[in-house]
Amino acid sequence: MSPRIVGNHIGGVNRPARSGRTLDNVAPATGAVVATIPDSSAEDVADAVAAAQSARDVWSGWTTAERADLCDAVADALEARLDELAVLESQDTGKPVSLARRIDIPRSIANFRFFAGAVRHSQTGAHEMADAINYTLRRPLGTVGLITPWNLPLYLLTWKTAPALATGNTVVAKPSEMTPQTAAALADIITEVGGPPGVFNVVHGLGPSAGQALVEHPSVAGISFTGGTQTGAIVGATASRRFAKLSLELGGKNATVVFADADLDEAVAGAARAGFTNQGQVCLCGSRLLVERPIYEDFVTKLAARVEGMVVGDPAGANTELGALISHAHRDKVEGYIQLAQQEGGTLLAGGSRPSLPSPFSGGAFLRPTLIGGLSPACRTATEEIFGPVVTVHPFDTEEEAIQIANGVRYGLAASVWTQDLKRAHRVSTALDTGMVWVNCWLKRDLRVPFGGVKDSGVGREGGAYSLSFYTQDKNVCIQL
Ligand code: TXE
Repeated sequence: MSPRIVGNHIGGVNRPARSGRTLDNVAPATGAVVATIPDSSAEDVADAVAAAQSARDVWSGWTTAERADLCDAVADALEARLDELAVLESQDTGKPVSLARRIDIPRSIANFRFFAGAVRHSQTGAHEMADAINYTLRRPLGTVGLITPWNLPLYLLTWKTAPALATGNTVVAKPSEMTPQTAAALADIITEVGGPPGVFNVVHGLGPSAGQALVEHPSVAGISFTGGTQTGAIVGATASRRFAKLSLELGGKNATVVFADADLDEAVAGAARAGFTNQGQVCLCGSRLLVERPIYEDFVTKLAARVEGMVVGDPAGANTELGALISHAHRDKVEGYIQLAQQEGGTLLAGGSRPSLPSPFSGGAFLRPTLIGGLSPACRTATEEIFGPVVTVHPFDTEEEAIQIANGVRYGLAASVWTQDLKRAHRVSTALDTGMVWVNCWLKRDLRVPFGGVKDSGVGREGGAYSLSFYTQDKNVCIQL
């Protein structure tokens, strides 16, 4: 099959980069080129921003209810194409189709429905004085730039797009160059269901060229970025220089903390899910597993058996639990960490090698889920973000020690705590230096709650009212009575 040709979506029309240059989009499960995308430059970004700027008046002229209705229509259209979108997402990322059907696409639909409802019900304040009244107007920022990574492509793009559009902004999105297809589909859908031309634009291409140009563009009033911490530092510095509003959701090295009083089977299942969902490529994945010493051996034996039993392979397989990693280069990086772990004194408890798979997956970027013990919690393997199916496991003796290990990294995105002691759950949750804590669960999502991290995991919060606040600016009007 010849590769699909994906265009930039600018002013409601799909078109190539001005230079005509393209990039190959490779399916990591097979190595096949499935699409080509525009290799956009600053010129293409400028075109997209100009289209977004010229759509601002039209879009902010729609009533809130009209914009909410459009978001609902986008959700309906995504739902009608759920199967097709799940296949595209799997093709681009290598993830199991079943995962995309169960999580990525349904949550993308939910994002549009949720923010349609959120703006319908949003309120602003009034502050009375003896002789005056203040009221708050909430206005869109204008044109916002949304930069998204490859691990949850449509899920994260809709998480930003839905509130941005619902609050009246126009958008220029720059999806990851490795996962362009569902962003292109979203652009077509928004236009098909009646989004005015220029309200939602997509520019494909590389980070340092297309992404950087978007962050630098003086007419882009806000940037919401999800990606690696190193890139986030560049994006943050660039956007701050021109005082753009900024939200950064960056990396994690999240701890799963299991106390001896936890329900063992539930904790094993939870730790396995936290460690290896999406091949371990979720910023929220629990890649450091801390287990209280009395249950350590038992826990590790059970978990290793579960991990060894995970089905790796054909992303379309009904029983597949892990598909391919995002790319061969990324697998090399992850394998480099498995080697490093062994140099640092670690022992492989499960996985550690590539699975042997039949054609067409024999050349895919697959890796068996890997569990490593025997490492110091302070070593590089246990403190640097690997972003792959690799979990290190460490025993601890006291609650204080668990908290100290959990907090001993530069990241602070999320943690999960497994215990049946309610007081301990409260104490530990409070003491953990993270933006989010799950107790006896992992990745349970309510779209109203604040989402984001501390330390090197990012700046700002999105979700519910936090997103509405990020994508708007409040203006106070004071009237003398
Ligand atoms: O992400 P990048 P990459 C982590 C993970 C991974 C590492 C690198 O550890 O191994 O980051 O992954 C765009 N200006 N996470 O290289 O580079 C880029 O094109 C503007 C964690 O894929 O951060 C893409 O659209 N944009 C993470 C987006 O930024 C730039 C998810 C993210 O790419 C840019 C993914 C620039 N100068 C990786 N450079 C999470 N938190 O979920 C790149 N981009």
